[in-house]
Amino acid sequence: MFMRIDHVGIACHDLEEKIAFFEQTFELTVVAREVNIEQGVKEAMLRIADGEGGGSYIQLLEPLGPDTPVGKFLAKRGEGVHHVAFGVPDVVQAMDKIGGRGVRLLDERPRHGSMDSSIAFLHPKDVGGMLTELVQASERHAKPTPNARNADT
Ligand code: MC0
Repeated sequence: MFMRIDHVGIACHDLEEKIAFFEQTFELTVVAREVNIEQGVKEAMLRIADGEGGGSYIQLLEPLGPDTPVGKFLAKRGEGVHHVAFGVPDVVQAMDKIGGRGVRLLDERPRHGSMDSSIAFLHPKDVGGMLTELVQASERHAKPTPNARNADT
Protein backbone atom coordinates (compact mmCIF):
# COMPACT_ATOMS: atom_id res chain seq x y z
CA MET A 1 0.00 0.00 0.00
CA PHE A 2 2.79 2.47 0.94
CA MET A 3 5.16 3.33 -1.93
CA ARG A 4 7.60 5.60 -0.10
CA ILE A 5 7.95 8.02 2.78
CA ASP A 6 6.56 11.11 1.08
CA HIS A 7 7.56 13.56 3.76
CA VAL A 8 8.33 14.15 7.40
CA GLY A 9 6.45 17.18 8.72
CA ILE A 10 8.31 19.30 11.28
CA ALA A 11 6.52 21.89 13.39
CA CYS A 12 8.39 25.14 13.96
CA HIS A 13 7.79 28.63 15.30
CA ASP A 14 9.68 30.47 12.56
CA LEU A 15 9.52 29.04 9.02
CA GLU A 16 12.18 31.33 7.53
CA GLU A 17 14.66 30.57 10.28
CA LYS A 18 14.10 26.82 9.95
CA ILE A 19 14.39 26.92 6.14
CA ALA A 20 17.74 28.70 6.47
CA PHE A 21 18.94 26.04 8.90
CA PHE A 22 17.95 23.11 6.66
CA GLU A 23 19.40 24.77 3.55
CA GLN A 24 22.71 25.70 5.15
CA THR A 25 23.21 22.60 7.26
CA PHE A 26 21.90 19.85 5.00
CA GLU A 27 22.19 21.56 1.57
CA LEU A 28 18.49 20.95 0.85
CA THR A 29 16.50 23.06 -1.61
CA VAL A 30 13.02 24.49 -1.18
CA VAL A 31 10.90 23.34 -4.12
CA ALA A 32 7.47 24.63 -3.03
CA ARG A 33 5.90 26.97 -0.52
CA GLU A 34 2.26 27.32 0.33
CA VAL A 35 -0.19 28.86 2.76
CA ASN A 36 -2.85 26.24 3.45
CA ILE A 37 -5.73 28.02 5.20
CA GLU A 38 -7.79 24.86 5.64
CA GLN A 39 -4.92 23.17 7.52
CA GLY A 40 -3.89 26.34 9.34
CA VAL A 41 -0.27 26.30 8.17
CA LYS A 42 2.38 28.11 6.20
CA GLU A 43 4.69 25.43 4.83
CA ALA A 44 7.76 24.72 2.72
CA MET A 45 8.82 21.51 1.00
CA LEU A 46 12.54 20.72 0.76
CA ARG A 47 13.42 17.97 -1.67
CA ILE A 48 15.33 14.90 -0.55
CA ALA A 49 14.85 12.68 -3.64
CA ASP A 50 12.75 12.21 -6.77
CA GLY A 51 10.98 8.94 -7.39
CA GLU A 52 8.47 7.08 -9.50
CA GLY A 53 5.03 8.38 -8.58
CA GLY A 54 6.32 11.06 -6.22
CA GLY A 55 9.34 12.45 -4.44
CA SER A 56 10.32 12.58 -0.80
CA TYR A 57 10.65 15.74 1.22
CA ILE A 58 11.11 17.45 4.54
CA GLN A 59 8.06 19.62 5.18
CA LEU A 60 8.51 22.60 7.50
CA LEU A 61 5.30 23.82 9.12
CA GLU A 62 4.59 27.13 10.85
CA PRO A 63 1.09 27.53 12.31
CA LEU A 64 -1.17 30.37 11.18
CA GLY A 65 -2.40 30.72 14.76
CA PRO A 66 -2.51 29.03 18.17
CA ASP A 67 -5.88 27.36 17.56
CA THR A 68 -4.68 25.19 14.67
CA PRO A 69 -3.36 21.61 14.72
CA VAL A 70 0.28 22.74 14.51
CA GLY A 71 -0.27 25.68 16.88
CA LYS A 72 -1.71 23.34 19.52
CA PHE A 73 1.09 20.82 18.94
CA LEU A 74 3.77 23.50 19.47
CA ALA A 75 2.12 24.73 22.66
CA LYS A 76 1.92 21.21 24.06
CA ARG A 77 5.14 19.60 22.81
CA GLY A 78 7.36 22.31 21.33
CA GLU A 79 9.17 22.10 18.00
CA GLY A 80 9.76 18.69 16.45
CA VAL A 81 8.38 15.94 14.23
CA HIS A 82 4.67 16.55 13.80
CA HIS A 83 3.72 13.80 11.34
CA VAL A 84 4.99 11.22 8.87
CA ALA A 85 3.38 11.04 5.43
CA PHE A 86 3.34 7.96 3.20
CA GLY A 87 2.83 7.97 -0.56
CA VAL A 88 -0.06 5.82 -1.78
CA PRO A 89 -1.23 5.21 -5.35
CA ASP A 90 -4.89 5.99 -4.55
CA VAL A 91 -5.76 7.87 -1.37
CA VAL A 92 -9.49 7.01 -1.37
CA GLN A 93 -8.72 3.33 -1.76
CA ALA A 94 -6.12 3.51 1.04
CA MET A 95 -8.59 5.35 3.32
CA ASP A 96 -11.24 2.69 2.70
CA LYS A 97 -8.86 -0.16 3.43
CA ILE A 98 -7.24 1.39 6.50
CA GLY A 99 -10.55 2.68 7.92
CA GLY A 100 -12.01 -0.79 7.46
CA ARG A 101 -9.19 -2.14 9.63
CA GLY A 102 -10.26 -0.04 12.63
CA VAL A 103 -7.96 2.98 12.34
CA ARG A 104 -9.78 6.30 12.81
CA LEU A 105 -9.66 8.58 9.78
CA LEU A 106 -9.41 12.28 10.64
CA ASP A 107 -10.79 13.25 7.22
CA GLU A 108 -14.00 11.98 5.66
CA ARG A 109 -12.67 12.74 2.20
CA PRO A 110 -9.26 13.69 0.79
CA ARG A 111 -8.17 17.30 1.23
CA HIS A 112 -5.80 19.59 -0.63
CA GLY A 113 -2.15 19.03 0.29
CA SER A 114 1.19 20.46 -0.71
CA MET A 115 1.90 20.72 -4.45
CA ASP A 116 -1.67 19.75 -5.39
CA SER A 117 -1.52 16.38 -3.67
CA SER A 118 -4.60 14.71 -2.17
CA ILE A 119 -4.12 13.97 1.52
CA ALA A 120 -5.86 12.37 4.48
CA PHE A 121 -4.79 11.97 8.12
CA LEU A 122 -5.03 8.99 10.47
CA HIS A 123 -5.47 9.39 14.23
CA PRO A 124 -2.09 9.22 16.00
CA LYS A 125 -3.55 7.21 18.88
CA ASP A 126 -4.38 4.37 16.46
CA VAL A 127 -0.92 4.37 14.84
CA GLY A 128 1.36 3.94 17.83
CA GLY A 129 1.41 7.65 18.70
CA MET A 130 2.41 8.82 15.21
CA LEU A 131 0.19 11.28 13.34
CA THR A 132 0.10 9.65 9.91
CA GLU A 133 -0.74 11.23 6.57
CA LEU A 134 -1.62 9.50 3.30
CA VAL A 135 -0.50 11.32 0.16
CA GLN A 136 -1.56 10.76 -3.42
CA ALA A 137 0.94 12.81 -5.38
CA SER A 138 0.10 14.99 -8.35
CA GLU A 139 2.38 15.15 -11.38
CA ARG A 140 3.77 18.44 -10.06
CA HIS A 141 4.47 16.85 -6.70
CA ALA A 142 6.46 14.08 -8.41
CA LYS A 143 8.52 16.53 -10.49
CA PRO A 144 8.68 19.86 -8.65
CA THR A 145 10.32 22.98 -10.02
CA PRO A 146 13.54 23.67 -8.12
CA ASN A 147 14.32 26.98 -6.47
CA ALA A 148 10.78 27.97 -5.57
CA ARG A 149 12.26 29.77 -2.58
CA ASN A 150 10.18 32.87 -3.00
CA ALA A 151 7.29 31.45 -4.96
CA ASP A 152 4.20 30.99 -2.85
CA THR A 153 2.00 28.43 -4.59
C1 MC0 B 1 -1.92 15.32 18.88
N1 MC0 B 1 -1.47 14.15 19.37
C2 MC0 B 1 -0.43 13.75 18.64
C3 MC0 B 1 -0.24 14.76 17.66
N2 MC0 B 1 -1.18 15.71 17.84
N3 MC0 B 1 0.34 12.66 18.72
C4 MC0 B 1 1.34 12.56 17.81
N4 MC0 B 1 1.59 13.49 16.86
C5 MC0 B 1 0.84 14.59 16.76
N5 MC0 B 1 1.08 15.49 15.82
C6 MC0 B 1 -2.01 13.40 20.49
C7 MC0 B 1 -2.18 14.28 21.71
O1 MC0 B 1 -0.98 14.30 22.46
C8 MC0 B 1 -3.31 13.60 22.45
O2 MC0 B 1 -2.80 12.51 23.19
C9 MC0 B 1 -4.18 13.05 21.33
O3 MC0 B 1 -3.32 12.96 20.17
C10 MC0 B 1 -5.34 13.96 20.97
O4 MC0 B 1 -4.81 15.23 20.80
P1 MC0 B 1 -5.51 16.54 21.33
O5 MC0 B 1 -4.46 17.52 21.69
O6 MC0 B 1 -6.50 16.22 22.37
O7 MC0 B 1 -6.36 16.95 20.10
P2 MC0 B 1 -6.15 18.02 19.02
O8 MC0 B 1 -7.37 18.86 19.05
O9 MC0 B 1 -4.84 18.69 19.15
O10 MC0 B 1 -6.15 17.13 17.69
C11 MC0 B 1 -5.08 16.28 17.37
C12 MC0 B 1 -5.33 15.78 15.95
C13 MC0 B 1 -5.39 17.02 15.03
C14 MC0 B 1 -4.16 14.86 15.56
C15 MC0 B 1 -6.63 14.99 15.90
O11 MC0 B 1 -4.19 17.78 15.16
C16 MC0 B 1 -5.64 16.71 13.58
O12 MC0 B 1 -6.77 16.47 13.14
N6 MC0 B 1 -4.56 16.72 12.75
C17 MC0 B 1 -4.66 16.46 11.30
C18 MC0 B 1 -4.50 17.73 10.49
C19 MC0 B 1 -3.15 18.39 10.71
O13 MC0 B 1 -2.38 18.03 11.60
N7 MC0 B 1 -2.87 19.44 9.89
C20 MC0 B 1 -1.61 20.20 9.94
C21 MC0 B 1 -0.61 19.70 8.97
P3 MC0 B 1 -3.08 12.38 24.76
O14 MC0 B 1 -2.31 11.17 25.18
O15 MC0 B 1 -2.60 13.67 25.35
O16 MC0 B 1 -4.57 12.20 24.83
S1 MC0 B 1 -1.15 20.08 7.34
C22 MC0 B 1 -0.15 19.31 6.26
O17 MC0 B 1 0.77 18.65 6.66
C23 MC0 B 1 -0.46 19.55 4.77
C24 MC0 B 1 -0.26 21.00 4.45
C25 MC0 B 1 0.38 18.68 3.84
O18 MC0 B 1 1.07 17.73 4.28
O19 MC0 B 1 0.35 18.94 2.61
